[in-house]
Amino acid sequence: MTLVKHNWTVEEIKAIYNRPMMELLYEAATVHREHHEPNTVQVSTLVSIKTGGCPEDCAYCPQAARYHTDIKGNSLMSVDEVKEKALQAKSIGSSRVCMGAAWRNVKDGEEFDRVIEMVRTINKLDMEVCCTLGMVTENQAARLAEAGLYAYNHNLDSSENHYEKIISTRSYQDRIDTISNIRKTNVTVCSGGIIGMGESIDDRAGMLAALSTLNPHPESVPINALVPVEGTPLQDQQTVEIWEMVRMVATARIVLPLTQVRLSAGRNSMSPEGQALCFFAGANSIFAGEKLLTTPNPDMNEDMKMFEALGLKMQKPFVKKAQPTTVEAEDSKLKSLGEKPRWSRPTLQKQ
Ligand code: SAM
Ligand code: DTB
Ligand code: SF4
Repeated sequence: MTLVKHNWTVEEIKAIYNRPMMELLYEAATVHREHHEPNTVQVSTLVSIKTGGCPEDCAYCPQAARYHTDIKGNSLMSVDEVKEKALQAKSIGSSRVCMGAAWRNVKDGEEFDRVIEMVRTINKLDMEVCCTLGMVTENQAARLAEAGLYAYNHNLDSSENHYEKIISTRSYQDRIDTISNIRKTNVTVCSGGIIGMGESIDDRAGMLAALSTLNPHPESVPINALVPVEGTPLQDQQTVEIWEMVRMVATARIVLPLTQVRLSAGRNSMSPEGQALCFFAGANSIFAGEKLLTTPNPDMNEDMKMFEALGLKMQKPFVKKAQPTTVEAEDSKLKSLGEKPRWSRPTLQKQ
């Protein structure tokens, strides 16, 4: 059996990432089948509830006010507008709506009250609700939880080392603090990052090490390929090669066995065959719908054709799956088992 390991090192993760592709795929697909139904993919739809004008300097982001990009900014949507978008998403089979706001952090007041109302409204549609609103305090996390939020997305984005070259207005620790504020509630954690921002393989492994030493692991991890947007400092980055995406997804699947791994930004530049390899390697979630937040996503009909060709089914909302477990729970499992675990685990460190 596979134990959920919380003390992965960068070296161990890098060794997995660099395995010969066929071995990596076989191992990742094996771990995937042990914990997940391999023909089911969860589908989320993004709604940009507040677009552009963000004070942060994330070098990849078309919504940062300081970069001159072509996106059209908008103030916070109304609850009715969001409800309509959620109903559209439901009609295409999405089980989750993820509302994104170009904010540095949540501020208490009328706008946050409106977001709380959006969460309640989408909940009543029997869909999972996710928000990504920037940093949140413990109190704000508790209000979101009380309104029925299912997941909160807050990405680490890269390794701590590379992060500092990409964002200067918010620290890595700030991000970890927001994740731990969410963890104090019953809202699930969605946290991942981006490849293709000029990082090394050490940095990719470093990001997965940071995510896989969280206790418990995030329930979902989005793996984004950079969408280089004109006007941002990363506009000239080369498109991520499909092999890199497959390696990143496979490695994430192995080190985060119970987590939902989401093939996120960048699908527009991937063929259906490339995406099929990602699903084989353990990706079991996507963002569907014509747009991500501000950039294009594959056409829904094309996604449906791909699902049909691959025999994939869409996951229903609120499906109870194996949930990430804690270091302490794994320890007691180990004690009660006579079996040899798949991973040889050095002394477990309390996180
Ligand atoms: N403002 C909030 C925040 O930063 O947490 C929420 C929205 S922000 C756009 C959510 C995530 O989208 C970022 O953390 C980043 O990982 C991803 N993202 C933004 N622009 C991207 C791009 N051009 N390519 C790939 N991913 C991107
Ligand atoms: C995530 O990791 N990727 C999504 C979601 N979480 C919010 C956002 C991708 C944004 C891509 C650029 C854009 O469309 O603006
Ligand atoms: Fe703002 Fe989020 Fe974009 Fe950073 S990623 S500039 S915080 S919207």
